[in-house]
Amino acid sequence: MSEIQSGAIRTPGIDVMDYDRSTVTPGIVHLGIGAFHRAHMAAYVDSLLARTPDWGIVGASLRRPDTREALEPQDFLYTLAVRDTSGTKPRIIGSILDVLDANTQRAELIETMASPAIRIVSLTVTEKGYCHDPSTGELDQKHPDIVHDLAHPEAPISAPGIIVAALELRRQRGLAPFTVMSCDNLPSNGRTAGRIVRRLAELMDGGAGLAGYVQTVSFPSTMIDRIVPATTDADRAIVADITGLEDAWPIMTEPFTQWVIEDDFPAGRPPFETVGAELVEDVEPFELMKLRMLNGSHSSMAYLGYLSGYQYVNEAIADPGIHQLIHGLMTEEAMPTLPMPRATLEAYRDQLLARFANPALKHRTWQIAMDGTQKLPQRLLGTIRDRLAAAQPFPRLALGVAAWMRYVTGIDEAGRPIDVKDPMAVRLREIADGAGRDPVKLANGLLAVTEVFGTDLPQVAVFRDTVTNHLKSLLENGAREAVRRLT
Ligand code: CS2
Repeated sequence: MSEIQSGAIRTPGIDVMDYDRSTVTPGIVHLGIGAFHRAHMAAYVDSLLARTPDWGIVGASLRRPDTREALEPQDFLYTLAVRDTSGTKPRIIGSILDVLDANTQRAELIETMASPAIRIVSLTVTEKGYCHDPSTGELDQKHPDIVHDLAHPEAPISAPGIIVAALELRRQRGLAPFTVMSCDNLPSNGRTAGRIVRRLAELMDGGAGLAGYVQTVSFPSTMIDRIVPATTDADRAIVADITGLEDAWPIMTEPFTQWVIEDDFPAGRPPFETVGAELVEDVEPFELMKLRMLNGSHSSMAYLGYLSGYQYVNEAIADPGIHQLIHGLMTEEAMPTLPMPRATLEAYRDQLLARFANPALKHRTWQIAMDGTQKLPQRLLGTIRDRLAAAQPFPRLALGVAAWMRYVTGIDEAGRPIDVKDPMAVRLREIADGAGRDPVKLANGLLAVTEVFGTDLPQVAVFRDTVTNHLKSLLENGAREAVRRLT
């Protein structure tokens, strides 16, 4: 990889950056430098560095050193491979200048964030990285990482803690704050990030004005969309074969990409609109559409698909029952809750169904099934609340919720263990074990998890009953049959 510098090598068929990398300087620090960022924002930034070289990215991993370890020997260059039935198109991305491992390079990370050149701190730390209560969106002050950061504000481990520490340094140095741009799949992600960071700053304020300073930070919301399966060794081999280059961590993605950004960057921003992003005043309608249609379908397919024995999303959506269910979930249940014009929503739905069917993307149902406690509220339960308020039925959404309940029992339909990944996995497992295979006990136990269901939904009889009946059907008949009966 490292032989590809500043476009010096041009290999036919490989798209290589059109700028001299030695002239690029950092303007963005990105927290959570996973596959998603590298397929999405890093690619947009890569497209504009020829014109605005002062917006390079310094990435940071908050949990594991593996991204730094993989990318450092190749100068942080990597291949982004766009795949569909027409083939695989490789592109070398050079916008990431460095990756810091927050565990071992914490001081360097915070110092970089506090440097005057950094005007944006962006995040893809996943839902759980916000250390919040998913049902209320408020900072969870009992979260172990927050407890840690409150005790050690100068050596934080959480994303909000790291942001507050860097803002405190900027305040002490008399610098203007950076803009914080959340790129995670949360409702009103900017507002949510702002609420959490401001609250933490209040709790940490020693009287010198930190909380007031953080009040002046802007937190634009964004809607980000690109499907990015986790990279496998088979993907590494495909990329090596096509490019002739050894890449320790290529990223595979789909052709589709979308980015809608609320235009609120007092410290300045790159001209994102020149490389395909949409800058708007209000992102919320776009976010809601994406969370309820794309992600709501994804999570429903993940649980039902996994239980039905489908390893990949494209296999699940090829099942006529699941296809009909997802089509109905979007058309009958999600779309009426959304403020966009009907024709826009129908076109979006049809495009989603085609994207889910992309056979070149090996997107595992298990990957999407992860962290359900953090995802269900904005993907399925918000839509259900709106359906309830309009006195409308929600049978397909409820089946998605019930499939999550069935999934977190940790045992699949053939009696094999399921590797349930969730920050609340232990608690979920205890509830499931206590309930045995009794659908009423299981549903009651899980509905009592207020971080997911809040205190309102479990009180609504029609919600409880619909979910419990589906769970009974899933336990008695299996997922394929439960889907068939509904559709
Ligand atoms: C997926 C998302 O893993 C998941 O939970 O639903 O990552 C999804 O692929 C992206 O939001 C697509 O933009």
